[in-house]
Amino acid sequence: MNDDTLQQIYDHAVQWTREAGKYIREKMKESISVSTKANQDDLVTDVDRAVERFFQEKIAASFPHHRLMGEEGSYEAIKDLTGTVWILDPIDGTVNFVHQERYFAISLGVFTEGHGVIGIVYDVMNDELFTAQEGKGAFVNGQELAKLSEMNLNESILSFNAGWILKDRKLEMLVEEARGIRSYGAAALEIAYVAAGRLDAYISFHLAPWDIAGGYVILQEVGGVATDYSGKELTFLHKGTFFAANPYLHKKILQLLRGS
Ligand code: 2AM
Ligand code: CA
Ligand code: CA
Ligand code: CA
Repeated sequence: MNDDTLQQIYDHAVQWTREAGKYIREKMKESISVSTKANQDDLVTDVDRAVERFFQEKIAASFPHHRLMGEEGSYEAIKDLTGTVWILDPIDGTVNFVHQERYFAISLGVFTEGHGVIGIVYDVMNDELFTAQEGKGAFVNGQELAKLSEMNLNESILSFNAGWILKDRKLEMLVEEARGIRSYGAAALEIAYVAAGRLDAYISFHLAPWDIAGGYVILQEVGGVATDYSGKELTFLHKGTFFAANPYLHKKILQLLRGS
């Protein structure tokens, strides 16, 4: 794909993300219908679905050959990443959206032939937009993010939720070693925060491609590393574990967790 087309996709993606954000803020003034999916903590609202439909219509009208893999249904048609695929989480952090009315994001990654080329994470209530195009750096509200630099675990702020410590007690070592642990409950934001150096690592045991695709491209642009929990490459086709970090910490933490 040539640069012009990529720029065109990027410009549309940013514009649609901002429009969708405005729509969500407006909708929040009305009553929102909430239902559960796989379990009683797995929430979806009419707003999640409407935002996914909005992108579906916009993409079909402007880029009819592109495909959409979105959390609220459109993922079902996607079995591979050939061509151009928009990987969308219409609202990442739906529990926060419903309970806290903040700390949620629109997450979008555009992949061509399985390769991430555009990443967008939009913190809707903070109006904070993280963006990246492959090879062109990462930005927050237009200001370029610095490349991640060397640091020590004892000066780091890490992010994972309390439930994961129960799944792998080795994480207690990280709790002891790190300067602090935070948990925001919105994977896309947490990955963007690792890219911005606000967090130094983020771990989850259960994420889908739409949780991570946008943040992944942003993180790549500042030299961050994202793999699964065992250090293997991500596929962006299946749900699984996830581990994003400052490049220096990624290696150190994997060694620590493996006990070497
Ligand atoms: P979601 O809000 O889009 O569902 C919560 O810790 C983070 O994990 C959120 O980013 C949430 O995304 C994500 N997540 C992924 N799979 C989940 C699941 N089955 N249940 C709850 N949160 C999930
Ligand atoms: Ca969900
Ligand atoms: Ca999500
Ligand atoms: Ca979601």
